[in-house]
Amino acid sequence: MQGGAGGNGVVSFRREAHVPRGGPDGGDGGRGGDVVLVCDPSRRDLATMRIARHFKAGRGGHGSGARRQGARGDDLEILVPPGTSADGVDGSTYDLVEPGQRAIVAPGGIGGHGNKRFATSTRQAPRFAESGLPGEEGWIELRLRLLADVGLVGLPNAGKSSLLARLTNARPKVANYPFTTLDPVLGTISGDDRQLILADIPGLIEGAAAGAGLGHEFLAHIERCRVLVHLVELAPPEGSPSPLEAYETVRAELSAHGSGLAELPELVLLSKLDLVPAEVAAERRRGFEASLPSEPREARGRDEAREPRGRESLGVIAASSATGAGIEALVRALFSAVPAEP
Ligand SMILES: Nc1nc2c(ncn2[C@@H]2O[C@H](COP(=O)(O)OP(=O)(O)OP(=O)(O)O)[C@@H](O)[C@H]2O)c(=O)[nH]1
Ligand SMILES: [Mg+2]
Repeated sequence: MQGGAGGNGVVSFRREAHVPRGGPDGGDGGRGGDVVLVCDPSRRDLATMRIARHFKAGRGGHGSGARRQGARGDDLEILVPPGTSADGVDGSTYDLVEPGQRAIVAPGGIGGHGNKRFATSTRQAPRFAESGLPGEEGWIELRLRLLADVGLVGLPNAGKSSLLARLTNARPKVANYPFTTLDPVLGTISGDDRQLILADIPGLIEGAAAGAGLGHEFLAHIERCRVLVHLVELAPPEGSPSPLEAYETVRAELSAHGSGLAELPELVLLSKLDLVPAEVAAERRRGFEASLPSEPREARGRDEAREPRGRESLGVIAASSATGAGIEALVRALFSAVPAEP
């Protein structure tokens, strides 16, 4: 990123037929343009940034005679999706969330002064002017965090992508092996009067918060979600961790990641309901409810302050993405858990 250079000031003297010995009249250079990030809701990713990597704003015009100031350099606007955060060349961080929000990440240089500015009573004919300053220059780092209402978390193969496909118009890749999902995928559920955006992220394994597997950078994507749906396989394959162990592993990673992830309201979704007999599912569900730490939302008084550490439990639902059982209850729970106003 490079802000435009400021234009140079100029040395010039007034020359007019009826004005003998005209004084200095060199104008100032114009300011260089800024490199500006602009939040554009129609963008979804930072793909354009992968193609073009060097960005330079316009240079300021040079000053000219008759005290004319140089033109200001053109700003270079880069459109980025909501959820982008950037470190400017001076090291400050910007979060672009609201449509139309702007962040000057590389300011243009200021224009040089023309000789008119340097005239004093003892130096009436300065024969010098300043050059414009170069614009600020440097690399900036852009990061995109998805802006989703609901984040799907769970061990690899828990059925997150299948659920996203069942609930939304998204068609993520689904397969019977861990780490099928390599990049976060978004999908939208439409309700009567509003929509919810769901984010499916790659499966989390032990140590994910510290960088194991694919987890680390993806955990950052769900920091801004308002609710987490934590998928746990009702009947994990032979030799895999039990549902409760699986649950605790993912919880530990959410806590280790920090940034408030562990405090988000959480709905536990016991997945692949079709694979177990109904009695077994009901039994495991009860077991889960009993072992969850905090009381359900309804039990708490309206004005009661939220405990700073405890998370809010939105209960336990068993469902099948294959047959659709339990899916309606899940959708209802999600719409009631996510407040309509952002
Ligand atoms: N029978 C049954 N199988 C399911 C259900 N949901 C998911 N599966 C299967 O479980 C396997 C894993 O599903 P995915 O949706 O890819 O799991 P994931 O959690 O996205 O996995 P990663 O992306 O690897 O973390 C696939 O073979 C799915 O077909 C379900 O409700 N019932
Ligand atoms: Mg997946």
